[in-house]
Amino acid sequence: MAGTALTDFQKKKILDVFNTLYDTNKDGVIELTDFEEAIKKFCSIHKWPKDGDKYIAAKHTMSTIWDGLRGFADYDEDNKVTKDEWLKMWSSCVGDLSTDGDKGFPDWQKNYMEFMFTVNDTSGDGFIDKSEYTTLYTAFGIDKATCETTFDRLAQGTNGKISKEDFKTLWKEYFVSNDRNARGNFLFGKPPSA
Ligand SMILES: [Ca+2]
Ligand SMILES: [Ca+2]
Repeated sequence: MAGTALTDFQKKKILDVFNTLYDTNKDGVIELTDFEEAIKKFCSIHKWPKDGDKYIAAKHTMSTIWDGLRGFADYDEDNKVTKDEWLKMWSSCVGDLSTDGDKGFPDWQKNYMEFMFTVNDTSGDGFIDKSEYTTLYTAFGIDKATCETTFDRLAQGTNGKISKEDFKTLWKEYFVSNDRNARGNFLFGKPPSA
């Protein structure tokens, strides 16, 4: 677990996604309950009935993701991932990603990326469009206008739709890139903190 020094820009982005997406109840730590809150949001967006098949599958996926995250990042094993633990895990992960392109993300992160694409593509046509993106990130507390301008940056140079292949590339770019103009910086609902 040799860490790589993250740049200030990478740190900001990594903490932004902690605050926006993972710490769903915004109490400063990631716990199982944050994933449960996230499932409620996904179910409400997709109109999945509580305790229906989709709900149960999502719950299973999220609990696997939480176990994976905890295994990598909960260094003191108190069932909470703090911001310090989160940054420590990412410094190790970003080091692996930039030096060994084949190694890629740990499995829990790949599962989360797959799952996020699925929940973001509400219509299920294999692409994320502006309205789907806006629906998801307003549910996570970002205002609509910000979501819309952020999506325009994310989708720059495309026909306004993000494919799964594109999404995977952008996901990696979000965590690794130091280029302030990289499209991937705009993957999670709002531009990176200044
Ligand atoms: Ca939390
Ligand atoms: Ca911990």
